[in-house]
Formats: sequence, structure tokens, C-alpha cells
Amino acid sequence: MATASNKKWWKNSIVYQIYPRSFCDSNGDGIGDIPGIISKLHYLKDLGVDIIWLSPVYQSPGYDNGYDISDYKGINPEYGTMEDMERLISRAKRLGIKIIMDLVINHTSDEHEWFKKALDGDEKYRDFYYFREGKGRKRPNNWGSFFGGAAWSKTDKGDYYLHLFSKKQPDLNWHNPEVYNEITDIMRFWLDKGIAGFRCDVINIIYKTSLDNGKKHLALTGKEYYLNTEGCHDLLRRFNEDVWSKYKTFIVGETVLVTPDDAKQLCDEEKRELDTVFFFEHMDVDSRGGIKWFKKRYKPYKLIKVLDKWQNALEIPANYLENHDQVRSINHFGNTKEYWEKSAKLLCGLNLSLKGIPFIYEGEEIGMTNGDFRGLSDIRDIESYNVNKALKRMLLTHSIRRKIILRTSRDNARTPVQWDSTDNAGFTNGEPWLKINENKSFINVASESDDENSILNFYKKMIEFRKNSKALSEGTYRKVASPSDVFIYTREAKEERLYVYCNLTSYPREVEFYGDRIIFGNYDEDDRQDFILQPYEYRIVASNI
Ligand code: ISL
Ligand code: CA
Repeated sequence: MATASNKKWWKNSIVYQIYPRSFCDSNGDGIGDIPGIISKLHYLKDLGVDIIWLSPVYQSPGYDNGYDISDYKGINPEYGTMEDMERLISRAKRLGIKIIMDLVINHTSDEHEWFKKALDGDEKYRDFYYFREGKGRKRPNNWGSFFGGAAWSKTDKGDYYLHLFSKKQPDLNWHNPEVYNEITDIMRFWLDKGIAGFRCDVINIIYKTSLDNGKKHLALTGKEYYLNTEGCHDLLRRFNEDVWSKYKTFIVGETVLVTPDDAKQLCDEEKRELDTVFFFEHMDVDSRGGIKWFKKRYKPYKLIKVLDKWQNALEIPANYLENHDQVRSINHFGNTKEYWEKSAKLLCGLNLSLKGIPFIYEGEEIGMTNGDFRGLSDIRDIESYNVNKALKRMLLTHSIRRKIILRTSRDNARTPVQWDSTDNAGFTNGEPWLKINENKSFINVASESDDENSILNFYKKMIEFRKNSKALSEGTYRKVASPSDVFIYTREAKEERLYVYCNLTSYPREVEFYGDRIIFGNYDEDDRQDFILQPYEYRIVASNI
């Protein structure tokens, strides 16, 4: 019987996301791989990581870097073999690190056996997907794709299939019990191999209630027919009952466009659906009309407002400032120039002192910044590619498209991890698949390991601090009134009350200080002042209670 404490074994964990293609290459083909990950397990252990979220390593033609799976029980040979994967699981286990895998079940690759059979006319497999006849010369409905353009593509036979992402990613039909059986079988396959759970890709859109025309939106027309549907809640409960509850899993849902109320429903313990979710509202504080490609000025008080709202909404939110789909957090919320180091440490402190589970994305711990791409030809991402086409149709000039895409492309977070300052940053001996940032000369693991005051060592200390603090790892959260753009909150457990101060601006800010003694921070002793927070200053103050 699971006791209350081991039931949520993951609750005080630090999670580190690995995007395998960009993490570490062991064989010189320029592509990160599983043996490369194995070679860095000690590094992760030393950092204080408890759980690795591994982005897809399954068999895939790689149009969306593995988020287009052609065989869920196979390993992409670019990344290694099944033996490598098993070795990764067991080596990690020996170090006390658990692994959760990405579960991408809204869609498969169009090169999956199921889809190929479906295209060949096999009735059984046609019902795994959504094939429909067009309406006259029109598509079956007016839905839009997440990657720009329409959500339907034509087959050679003249009918259409649904894909909410690229046309290489046909959506699965979750009304079909056979799809349910196949996918739950795949979950068991991996759980039996010793993985600890899943990060479920776009899990809140998998169940479509109908294929009617949707209300017209600037983006994602049709969403009312698939966002957080009752059918989806039902599926999650069945996954839990039939599979997840039989193993000691940790399940985090990637839930697009969720509101706090939706998220509460999805994480409600009584309902037994997801353990926690990734929300996106904080990622969008600087986008116009929720469209990330159209930016407006980032205002720190908005970030504070959104984070505060989500801290209050969920008991254990999944906190993150970066992942493989977003720009680097220093570009997003910090300062890449004068205050690069200071703001990186501040963002570390913020992410790791909120209530919930902190997720760190590879390279974030050394303060990596957006890619320094020379032009659109350096970009590899399918989303950027599709959006470029859509912007072209809107008649935007090359220089405007270049600006929009280089600023926001997902490739900004996908440049190879900078291990040292050598030519290929210690990532590969060959030609890297994506341009390495020139700032590897000073942003890299080797030099930061040697420097006691580096961002990397700040992460290590912060992680250790969090682990030793009941207030940070499981205490309550409460925002404290503060000047705008300064985030002050308490974290409190039985005998420990901490005040966390984050100056999210590049200006000094006068604040009222609570608490008794400063116990952690990113300030220089020399310019620390009692009532002033320096630009991007972070401190934790303990209070006697
Ligand atoms: O990147 C995005 C904009 O911020 C999102 O629209 C993103 O596409 C969405 O969050 C879903 O992402 C997930 O599923 C996609 C895959 O391309 C992403 O890498 C993955 O994280 C399709 O599987
Ligand atoms: Ca390789």
C-alpha cells in the first residue's frame, strides 16, 4: 500500500529537462545522443537533479525533432539503441535519478505504420485517425493548426486528414478503443523498463468532441471542440486507473491555453487525472493577443501578477521559465548585457523559491542565451518554417520576417549545450546540427565549474538551499505588498518563515524590508544596502517566528 508520503515521492524533486538532440554528442555526428547523456549523469547528480524529463528519443523521421513518432517502442538510431536507453535508466537509477519520458499521443508521425496502413486503405487503421472528405472544394472544416495554416491536408486520394500540428503529425482518433489499447500498452512497455512517469505532450487537446466549423479566431479556430473536453478528463482518469496507478508514476501534463480553473480540474487529487501541469500564461506576458510571434514590451509587474495567480490556484504547480519551445529566460525576462549574470541568478532564485516543482531546462543553469543566428538559413525548426510561410502569405518582407522569426524561434532554446569554450563547445567533435552560440567562450560549464561565483554554482547552492528548507520545498506561499516590478513573497512552514525578494528590473528599487537576517542572495556585499534592492537583486531573508 502506498503511504501518504511515498505516494507523492516526486513532490520535493528538482526536474531537469534534456532535449537530447542538443545535449551532448558522443560519436561526432553533430547530434546529441543517449551515450552523451549517460556521460553527463554525474554532472546532473552534482547539480542536485532528482528527475530527468527526457524529450522524445523514440523512432522518428525527425520533422519535429521527435515530437513526430513513427515507433513508440523503438529508439531513434540517431540517439542510440534500446540497450543504450536501458543503460541510461539503470545508471541514472544507481545515482538516485528518475527518468520521465515525453508521451506524445495527440498525434503520431505520418510515417508511423498505422498511418501508412491507413493511407493504403486499411479500414482498421483509417479509424485510428481523422480522414474526411472535403466539402466541395473546401476542407472538411475551418480549424487552424498550432503551427500556422489549416489543420487539414489532402491525401493522394483526394480526401483530407486532421493535424493540429504539422502535416507530418496526423491526429489520433481517441474515440477509437483500439487507439486506447495500443497507447496504454506503450505506456506499460516503458514503465516496465523502469521509467518513472511521463510528461504528456499537449494532453488537454487529445479528445475532439466534433469536427464542426469553429468560431473564427485569429489563431486556433476550432479550439472549443478539443480544449479540456469531458472526453479528455475521462481518458486521463482511465489512464490512471488502468496504468499509472499500478506504478509509482509522476505525471505532468503539458496543457496548452489552460486557465487556472481548467488546471485545477486537471490536477484535482480526488479526480485522479494529472499530478501537475505546465501552464503558459507567464510565457505570454509579452505577446500580443496571445500570439508569441507578435511581441509587446515585457513588463515585470505582469509576470508577477500571473505567477501570483498560479501560485494561489494550484497546490503543486510545475514551475518553469524555459523549455525547448520558448526563448531563453534571460532574453525573455532578464538582461543579456550588463546584468546577464545578475539576472540569470535572479531568475534561478525566482524559479527555485516558488511553491511547486521547479523544472530547469538544459543550459539554463549556466545562463545560456538565445541563439546568435545569422539569418533564416540557420533555422531548422518546422514551426518557424511554417510560420515563415504564413507570414509570407501576409506579404511581410524578408527583413521583417527575419526579425520576427530570429527573435522568437524555438531554435533559440535548442542551440547545443555549451560544455566548454572549444570550437564546438565540447558538444560534438563533428559539425553541430544547429549553430552553436559564439558566447560559448565565456558561457560554458567548464569555466563556470571553476568559478565559485558563477551562475552554475549559484544554481547548485540554490538547489541545495531549497532541499534543506522546509519552507521552500513544502511551505505555503503568500505575496507581500511591494512596489510594482518587485516581487516579494513569503514561504512558510512550521518553524520557518522566509521572505523572498526579487527585483525584476534593471533599476535600484527602494523596498521595505521584513524579516531578520539575510541568508541567501545574488548581491555583492559591497553594494548591498538595507532599503535598496540593486538591479536584479535577489535575496532571501529569514524571520524569527
Ligand atoms: O511552441 C509553442 C508556442 O509557444 C506551442 O504552440 C507548442 O507548439 C505547444 O506548446 C505544444 O508543444 C508540444 O507539442 C508540439 C511540439 O512541437 C512541441 O515541441 C511540444 O512541446 C507538437 O508535438
Ligand atoms: Ca551523436
